[in-house]
Amino acid sequence: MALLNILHFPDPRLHKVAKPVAAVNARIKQLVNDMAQTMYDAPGIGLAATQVDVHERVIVIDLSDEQNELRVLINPEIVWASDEIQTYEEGCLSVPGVYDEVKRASEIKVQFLDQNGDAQIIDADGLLSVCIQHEIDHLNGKVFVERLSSLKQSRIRTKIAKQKREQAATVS
Ligand code: K1U
Ligand code: ZN
Repeated sequence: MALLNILHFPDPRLHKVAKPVAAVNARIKQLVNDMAQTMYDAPGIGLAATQVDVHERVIVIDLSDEQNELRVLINPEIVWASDEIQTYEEGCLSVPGVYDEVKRASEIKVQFLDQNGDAQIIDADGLLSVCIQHEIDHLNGKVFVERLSSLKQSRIRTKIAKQKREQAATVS
């Protein structure tokens, strides 16, 4: 297993739209293992392949405190979403230090392939629903900050540019 490099906003590679996985083969299983290790190490509760510069439709999620309930969603499709909306304060491993409230469907029904290539369908609500929608956004080239107002986005871009300047000054 390997730790993968996580891309940081505003890296343009975060805006690529990921392609469907054609076959759940040994290469995809290795990618899943590497993504899980990278998510646990970060630590985070989810990771999309886009964030590690692999533009294929693979997501890993683990909401457990013990990091022992890994969920793998390959080619996920939301086949139903509730009209009811929930608001959750989201974070993102590609935008460290930024947390803000995002509104999304409360409940979703998602179909996908698991790590064995078997078709699955699940109903998700609460944090699982938020996390799946956040990760599918990544596969579609969208970062959660792009769901915020343009004023908030502009403040976040300014904060990130300042952090980069400060980091550059400390290493030189
Ligand atoms: O996709 C990502 O960048 C991962 C992201 C998932 C997510 C979190 C919250 C709402 C929606 C999606 C994260 O994991 S951010 C880190 C985080 O939430 C966390 C880290 C350690 C312990 C508990 C949570
Ligand atoms: Zn994210």
